[in-house]
Amino acid sequence: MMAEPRASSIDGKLAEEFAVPSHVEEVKERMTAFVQRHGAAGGRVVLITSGGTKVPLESRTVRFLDNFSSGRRGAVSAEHFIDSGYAVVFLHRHRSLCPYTRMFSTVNLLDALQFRDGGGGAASEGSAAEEEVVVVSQQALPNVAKVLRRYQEVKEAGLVLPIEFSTLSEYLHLLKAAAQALSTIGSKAMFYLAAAVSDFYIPASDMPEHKIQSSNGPLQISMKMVPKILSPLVKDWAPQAFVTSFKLETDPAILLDKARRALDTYRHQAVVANVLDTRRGYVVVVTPDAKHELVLTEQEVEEDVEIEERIVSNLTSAHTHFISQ
Ligand code: PAZ
Repeated sequence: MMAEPRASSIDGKLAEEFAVPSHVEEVKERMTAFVQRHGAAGGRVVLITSGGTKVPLESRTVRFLDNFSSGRRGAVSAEHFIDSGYAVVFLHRHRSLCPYTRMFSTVNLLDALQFRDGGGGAASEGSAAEEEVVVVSQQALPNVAKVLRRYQEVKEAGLVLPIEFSTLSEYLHLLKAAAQALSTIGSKAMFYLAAAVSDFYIPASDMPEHKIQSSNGPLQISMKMVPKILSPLVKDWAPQAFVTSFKLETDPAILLDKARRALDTYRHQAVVANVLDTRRGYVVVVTPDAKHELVLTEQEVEEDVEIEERIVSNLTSAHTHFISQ
């Protein structure tokens, strides 16, 4: 078993080595108000983290290390949590996919819009701008009316609080603030930590201020380990919440062992284990006493069934059981 990291020392490291974003207190207040509003109405709240993190190589950053995550897992899951009655704090990487809008993320907006008369020149010189009517091509944006209707209902009911991060420091501090906000509703809070967070970083004190010069020859960088934030989250920040972490590997042979080790180390409720190449059609939900394999058949993939629906259904049932205990 891995030695368990000390939660309090990790918390200290976070304060010392990762720049605190200037807006963290303001965001924390918004998250607390959101959680308390839904908590007072008896609802559950899930914090979803989504997308990758950026690790700067220079303080006046020109270059950074990034990763593959598109944020699709988090965005699709948010929609299914909402359909299951949850309110969602959506802590996502700037420009990664978002619930509902993700369905049109690859569409060129200007190809999907047309002037109503089809002429493109409806507003003759001097005519009032209000007379120009732009309509959406349903062919270019399939299901747009249905998605728009749902998006507006969700927005009007205030069921999603989107919060953005870019860098690793922002992610870590905002996650801590979110955890403290969600802790106010005890076991009705769920964490769904789907973001692909860097394991390595360069401390501010070791970072060059200016752009690294290629004239100095090949670059060698030394990076430190990012503190294992799951430890203080589970122990100190939100000890009553239902916590799900994610584990991604490229080698399927080590995946389940790593997922089990994470559960043993951090003592949280579930790990969703997935392999990079097959992550859209196969995951394993590992809990302390069970292992559920979730698989999409070829036909389901063709019919655009999304595996997140199954992951969310599995975890919301486990959460119900957890609350009742
Ligand atoms: O964001 P995405 O849909 O492209 O990918 C999802 C994922 C693979 C980042 C997620 O399922 C996951 O495993 N996140 C944790 C990654 C990790 O082990 O740090």
